[in-house]
Order: sequence, then C-alpha cells, then structure tokens
Amino acid sequence: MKKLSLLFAGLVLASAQAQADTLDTVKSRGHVVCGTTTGFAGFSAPNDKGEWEGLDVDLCKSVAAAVFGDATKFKTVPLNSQQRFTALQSGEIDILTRNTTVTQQRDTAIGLMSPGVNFYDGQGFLIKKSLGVKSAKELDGATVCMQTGTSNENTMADWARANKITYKPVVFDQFNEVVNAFASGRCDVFSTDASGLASIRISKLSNPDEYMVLPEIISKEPLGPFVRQSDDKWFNIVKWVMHAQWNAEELGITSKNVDEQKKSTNPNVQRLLGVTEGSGKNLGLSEDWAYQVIKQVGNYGESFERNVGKDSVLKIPRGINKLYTEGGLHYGLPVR
Ligand SMILES: N[C@@H](CCC(=O)N[C@@H](CS)C(=O)NCC(=O)O)C(=O)O
Repeated sequence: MKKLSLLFAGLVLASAQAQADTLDTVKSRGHVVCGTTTGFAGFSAPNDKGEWEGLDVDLCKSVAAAVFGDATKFKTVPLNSQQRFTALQSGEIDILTRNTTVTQQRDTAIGLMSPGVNFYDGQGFLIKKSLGVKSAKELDGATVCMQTGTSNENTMADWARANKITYKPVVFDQFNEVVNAFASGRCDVFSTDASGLASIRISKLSNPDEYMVLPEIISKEPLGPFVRQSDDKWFNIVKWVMHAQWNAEELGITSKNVDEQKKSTNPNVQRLLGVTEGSGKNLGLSEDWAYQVIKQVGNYGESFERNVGKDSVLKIPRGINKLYTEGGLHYGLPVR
C-alpha cells in the first residue's frame, strides 16, 4: 500500500514536471537536458574524451546557447529506441534530440510534437558483400536485423508485403545487440535509416569494406527533435533555433565571421543577430540568442559537415539536406 502511494506520488510529480513551463524549469535548473541515442557516431555519441557530440548534440548545444548564452550548459540522457518517448513524456528530458522520424502518430497521439526536421533520411539495407546480393528485391527469405521500437520494423513489413518478399525479423532492444547480431552473421541484413547504416558501417564494424548499402531507399524518414505538447514557448525556442541555423547558412554567416557580420547593413542579418531588436523578446530570450548559437555552434552547414558530412568520418553527402537555394529541402523561415 505504502509502495503504491509512493508510486502514485512519483507519477503525479513526474506529470506535474512534464506540464510545467519547460523554459522556466530549464532556467532554474541551469542546464538543458536532451535525450540522445546510447551512442550513434555522427549524430549523438561520446568522443575520446567522453564528451557527447554529433549533429543532434549540436542541436542540444544550440538550445543551451540560445537560452543561457553558453553552449556547454547541457546534459545528455542516453536512450534506446524504445525508451525515448517515455523519457520525454515523463519530464526526464526537455527535448528529444535523437534520430527520430517525424510521423503523424508521434506528432499527435503520444502527447509530443515536432518543431522541425534536422536531417531528411530514408530507410535502407546494409549487407555483407559476400551475400552476393545487388538489390533489395533479391532479399527473399533473408533474416533482417532491426531495433525494437523503431519505425523501421513497420516500414520493413509494409515494403516486404508490397514486394512479395518473405523475411524473418530479428529484433533486439539495445542498439549494440542488433549490431553484434549482424556482425556475427545472425542476420543477413541490417535495416534502418540510411544515416544509421553509414554510421554503423564506419564506426561499429571492424571491416567496413566487407559491407555495402543496397541502392534501394524504401521510405521517407524525416528525422528531428521532439518536445511535449502544450508548451508553445519551449516548442518555439527549439523551432527557431533550427531556423536561425538555416538562415545563417543562407546569409553566409558562420561561427568564424559572425562578429564581422554584426556590422552588416543587410536588415535580415541585423534582425537575425539581434542588432535590430525584437526576435529575442518574441521568444522570451535575450536579443543575442541567435548570435550565440551561430558563434558557439555554427550554422546548419557547419554542423552538418563537421559531424556527418565531408569533415567527418561518415562523409554523408549533403543531398536533400542542402538548403532550398541549392536544391535541397532546408528552408529557414524569415526572422522578422
Ligand atoms: N528513425 C527511426 C529509427 C531510429 C532509431 O532508433 N534507430 C536505431 C537503430 S540505428 C538507433 O538509433 N539506435 C541507437 C540506440 O538505441 O542507442 C525511428 O525514429 O524509429
């Protein structure tokens, strides 16, 4: 009985926390708490010094820079695919910044919502070259490794049905269990987002050259952060931090030249960098919020190339993750 009432009190506390104004909670705590993967190179993983880094960690740092003027004021909570939504719902984390596909269900029915997409992706297949397969259409009868709680499980089932392919799913809760099962030959194929496959091939398999990604991409996997519903102020902060980074890239503002750019006579640059005031007040932040993001973390392109693009080990091409001005999908909404 005592245990039950304690549990109930705990639940009430957790849900009260989750209901609270996240900006206030974050400010009084002194740092932002972001949910990441358990370690997924390029997106969210600890480096040699044990510091978390990656495209998704940069988003977390950027929110810290916007709120505190200090990109180091953040902490990460590693979550597997299954745990991630509960951690956000319960208030354990402030933002989920972890290769999560935006779907209608996740954006409505589970009490969460998506402030934007920071990496456009699609589901693919990784195989050992010795399997002798050149196309996913040849995978009939294959065993397919996937992680529990991902959108990849359903997408795989839909695609196999449509293509009259039979397969045997092999699923695990933990990322490393899936990787180990694949590496040890317990399954023929690893199926997840193409970014995940690139990361696994380079950072988790001892002989990357023995593996290849098949040409088929079978779904849309727009990946992005999530926040809780009914907290518009916090939603707007995460959303506009992302748009600030796309706008900075479009305007040619980088972490290196942002101080110089403060002298620009371009009104769009002046508004973004807080030289012309207003955008900070609209968000409940100081007027230099976007300046701090760009100065301390960089524009979207800088973050992309450093973590997953040409300056990283993954070498993922920008592709559809270019700005709309270059033929890609990222489009910063006007800061005015
Ligand atoms: N985008 C898909 C898949 C994301 C996902 O969780 N992928 C796995 C397999 S690559 C992962 O990131 N695991 C890392 C972990 O659990 O730490 C989704 O949102 O469901």
